[in-house]
Amino acid sequence: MKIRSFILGLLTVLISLPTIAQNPLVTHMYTADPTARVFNDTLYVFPSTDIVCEEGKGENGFCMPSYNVFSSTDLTTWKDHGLIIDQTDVPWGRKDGFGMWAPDCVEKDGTYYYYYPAPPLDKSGFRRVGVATASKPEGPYTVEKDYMKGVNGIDPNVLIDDDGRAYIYYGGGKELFVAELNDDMKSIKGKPQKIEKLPDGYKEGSFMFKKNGLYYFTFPHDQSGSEEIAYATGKNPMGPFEYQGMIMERWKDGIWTNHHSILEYKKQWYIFYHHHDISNDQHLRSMRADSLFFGNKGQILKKKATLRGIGITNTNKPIQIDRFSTSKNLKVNRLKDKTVVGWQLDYIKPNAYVTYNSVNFNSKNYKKVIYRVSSGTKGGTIKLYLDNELITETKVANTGSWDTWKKVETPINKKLKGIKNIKLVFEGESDYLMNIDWLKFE
Ligand code: FUB
Repeated sequence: MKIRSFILGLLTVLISLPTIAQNPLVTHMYTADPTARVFNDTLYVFPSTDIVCEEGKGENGFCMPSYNVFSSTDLTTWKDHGLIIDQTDVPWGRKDGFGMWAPDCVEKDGTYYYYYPAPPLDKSGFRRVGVATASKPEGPYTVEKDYMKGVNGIDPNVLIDDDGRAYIYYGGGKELFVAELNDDMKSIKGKPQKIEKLPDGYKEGSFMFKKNGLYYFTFPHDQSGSEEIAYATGKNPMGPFEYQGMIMERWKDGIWTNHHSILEYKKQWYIFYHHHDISNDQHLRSMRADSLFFGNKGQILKKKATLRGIGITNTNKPIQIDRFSTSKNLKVNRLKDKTVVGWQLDYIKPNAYVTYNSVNFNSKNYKKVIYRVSSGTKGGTIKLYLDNELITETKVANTGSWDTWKKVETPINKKLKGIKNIKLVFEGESDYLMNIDWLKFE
């Protein structure tokens, strides 16, 4: 591994304290194209990495030099295991290609097979697909000396079927392809087949999963200006598939891509995907996750992306209420006054509300609730409800300006216990009442 990858790896380890997840899942680096997998009862996420492009580097505005891997068992704290493959580690890849796009990882007979696209040195395609193997999901990975013959494209995804046969799906030139893998998991049988009967429009990033004997072939699809997540189903891993429609709406706020994976963990289905939360730049993306549900005919129910994300939030840290489950009459914007990534609730009008689901009140004694607030008007009142029961009312006065933050607190006189949904309701007379950064129970 070259010095750059070593330093990157070291930096990642140094900053890899577990992060608290709402959406986006991590904020210490840019992560895109998340493929989530369950190995040994732990949920691993294998995303790609976006970095700021230097002049003349990368392609299509993306600079993607390497891969990290993340894991969680509570879907709330995410451990960054650090760098697993850098472009300089790939013998057949361009060392300055910055084109390490969407990867995947599967396990077979105790070996973890990591599939990744990279721009080849021999210029035999836009991307070729490499394989790396490890005995643990977090590596260390050994990269194969050459790319997979016959696979010419991006976004590899692998399904191992119940009968042990494995299939690789990938994109190339707007179309999607499938090929069966040989037992070595590193080469394909015969020629890849184009997936037929999908609707027109650019398609990439396919992700196949199987549920109750049905094959769900899911893919980002640009029909009208940016990518929605869509799906088709079939009875055979190589098709034919019948188009079923959209899972997640396209972004309409300046990001063209979305890229997802779908899996079940501890009896709940999830969709992992990306957005440009931290950067507001479509080439610097952040991975997210939300719960996913199926209808009684096996159809995937449409998913609205949330800021709340997944997992149960504990009360030992401030609760980022700006990552809400639902809201009315307020906005969310980047915080202006801080050194770490964060957001605030602002433009809060009278009778606005915000809900934040699944908070675990697991301490013995809660004495107060604290809010970090600012207000440039007369302020207002925050009514705190837990599962619809009114717990406290907190008066917020003018703090000096919208950018002057103060902590206000109110005693709690009730016993709080168990997992509850928070609702804050805002009352007052001004057009805009206050901004809130976070709240905390102590
Ligand atoms: O991340 C680079 C490319 O953008 C991926 O390979 C596509 O799926 C899209 O997310």
